[in-house]
Amino acid sequence: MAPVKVTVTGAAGQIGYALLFRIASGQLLGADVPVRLSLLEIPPALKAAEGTAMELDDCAFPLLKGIEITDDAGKAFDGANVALLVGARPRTAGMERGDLLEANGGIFGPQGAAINAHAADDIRVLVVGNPANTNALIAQAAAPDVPAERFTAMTRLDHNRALSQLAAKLEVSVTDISKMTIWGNHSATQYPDLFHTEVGGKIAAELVDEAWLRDTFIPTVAKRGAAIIAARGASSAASAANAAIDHVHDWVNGTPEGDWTSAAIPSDGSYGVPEGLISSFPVVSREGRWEIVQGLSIDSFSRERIDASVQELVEERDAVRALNLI
Ligand code: NAX
Repeated sequence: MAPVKVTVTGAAGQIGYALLFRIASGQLLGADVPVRLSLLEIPPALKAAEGTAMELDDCAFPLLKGIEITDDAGKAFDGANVALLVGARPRTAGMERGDLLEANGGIFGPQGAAINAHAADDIRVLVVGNPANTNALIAQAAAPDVPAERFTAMTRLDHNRALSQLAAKLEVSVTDISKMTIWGNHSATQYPDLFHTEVGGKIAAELVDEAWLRDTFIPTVAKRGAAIIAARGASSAASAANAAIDHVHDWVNGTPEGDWTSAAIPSDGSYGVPEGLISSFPVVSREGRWEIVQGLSIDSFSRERIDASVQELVEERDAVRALNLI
């Protein structure tokens, strides 16, 4: 089997460090799928990326068929089958939202163009770098020849956080829970929905009181990133890498029958989310494609929260449009 080329941007960062070894060990695509890694970094971080590559060598992973390190996006995405866009411009003190979007436009626009020009026909893109949904939109807009559905953003970490919080509350295992959903933006407005989530055949929202759902569960999941920073002194890295692995693994290999997961994918207008926005939905993966789970009833509690998060995505989209980034 020809190795699958996986390109990781921001490879020398903390998520990159937690991610690369798991890709090389076969956890991204499968224990029988050989991989080639391409590490894209900015010049000041190339040396650190080389150090990580040395450690990858030292693992002697049977599935790892090669590593390249470059600061040239054209090279990094040449023939790429999977692209994990992790490197992004963080918000620094005094930075306005427009500045943040513009700085990221300068990263994700050129990377999208390089994917358009050089990636393999089956390229799948997962954007992890924040603001992830809108960065994915920018990359997608720069890649008109790539099917729009191949650009996705990560809400799987939020999904996994929601599973873990609910499991702890109900004193069950995460494997007892199915049909969790994160809606909207990967931001504090995201909406983790328990009204379709099942625990031992019962609906999760009926197993917890509304005050806990509203005042504890939703904000704890939505603000977990900040809580990790407060505790660890650094943002989520291993759990973010783990979620990226889960997202791509399920995209390529499918989601289990009778369950679904969450991913930010281009909206087809389902559930009133404007077409084209990259928003998180309940999704299944079949034959290598994400499909939005259809037909869920949305009550007013959920509607209000989905709409608020989607409105934030609309505003981000309008802001990057005004900056001519899409
Ligand atoms: P780090 O600052 O540790 O690493 C980022 C790396 O990206 C650096 O090595 C930097 O040199 C590199 N980089 C910057 N510009 C680049 C470019 N143009 N091309 C290639 N590489 C470039 O950040 P880390 O903790 O790894 O986080 C990476 C991103 O993930 C951040 O934007 C962060 O906000 C985001 N996150 C997203 C999450 C999600 O659930 N979607 C959760 C975790 C994380 O907060």
